[in-house]
Amino acid sequence: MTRIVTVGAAQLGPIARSETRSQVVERLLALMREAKAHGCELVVFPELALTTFFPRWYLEDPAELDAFYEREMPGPETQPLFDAAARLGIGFYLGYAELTQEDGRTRRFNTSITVDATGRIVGKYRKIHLPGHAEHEPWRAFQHLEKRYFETGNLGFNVFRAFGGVMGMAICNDRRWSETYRVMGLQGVEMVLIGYNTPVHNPPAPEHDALSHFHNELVMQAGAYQNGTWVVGVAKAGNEEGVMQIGNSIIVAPSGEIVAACSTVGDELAIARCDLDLTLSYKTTTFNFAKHREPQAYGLIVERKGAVPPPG
Ligand code: CDV
Repeated sequence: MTRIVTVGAAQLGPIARSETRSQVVERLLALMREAKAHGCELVVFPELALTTFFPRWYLEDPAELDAFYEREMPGPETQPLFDAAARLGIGFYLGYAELTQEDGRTRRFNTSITVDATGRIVGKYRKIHLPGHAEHEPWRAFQHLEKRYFETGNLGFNVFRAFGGVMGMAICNDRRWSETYRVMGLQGVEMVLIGYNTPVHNPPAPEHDALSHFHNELVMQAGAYQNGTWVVGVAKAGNEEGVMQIGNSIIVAPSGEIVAACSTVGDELAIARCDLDLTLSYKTTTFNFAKHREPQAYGLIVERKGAVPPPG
């Protein structure tokens, strides 16, 4: 059996702080057109794909900060993406900063949506694993203030049906956590879409810098294999406002193998024909959760080893 979804990992090069939404949307539209010309049914854009990665700055002026968020989706500047999706018949995943009124207050999330080939939003996710810090830390070469500028996502790791399969989403740092994939794996996910902005330099642990590509591939390959799912990971890459971010956008098969990859740190498309039925080979054998997972035994094993004293 084959259920093919042709997917484009639509990597972006840097977005300058001075770039307008309309200028960025033009870049996204060019990638969508290129993807369509190569037979793609879905393109995946990075995290915070409409602006520069603003959490690198400690911004004291609320108006300056709020300018990076979308108040509606689609809005006037993003509507052309939805129109192009419907006109071309191609879906997309898009990461953006969301400002919304919920529960009677202003809330900010690091959000992604998936739009289908008719231009309709079919999935929404708000980033759960927010890295970095909440206060200004002047010792850093650059800030990572996601814990200041966003709340923890409140939509869970839910899956949804689209593109003939079971789809899921995550955002950047989520990809390093096994729970991300497993929570969706337990719901039968067949393709996980992930956008990211990953600086090469990790200020609290510079000894990790040389391993940034290795860790990027390690987590997505493991997540794919251990849950029998496709994973599409897409970067905003290159030297953005003086901070070098990794590219290394990849499409990973349920076998854990990388089947397509970007080779630059600019706007670039990597394409793979993804057979969703390839997931079955893993989901019905090695990772048949119903047959082989033993959650009721996991606690007992820790107890037997004496690592945790029994209660009481
Ligand atoms: N945008 C991110 O979530 N970036 C983190 C960095 C800070 C480590 C990441 O996991 O790539």
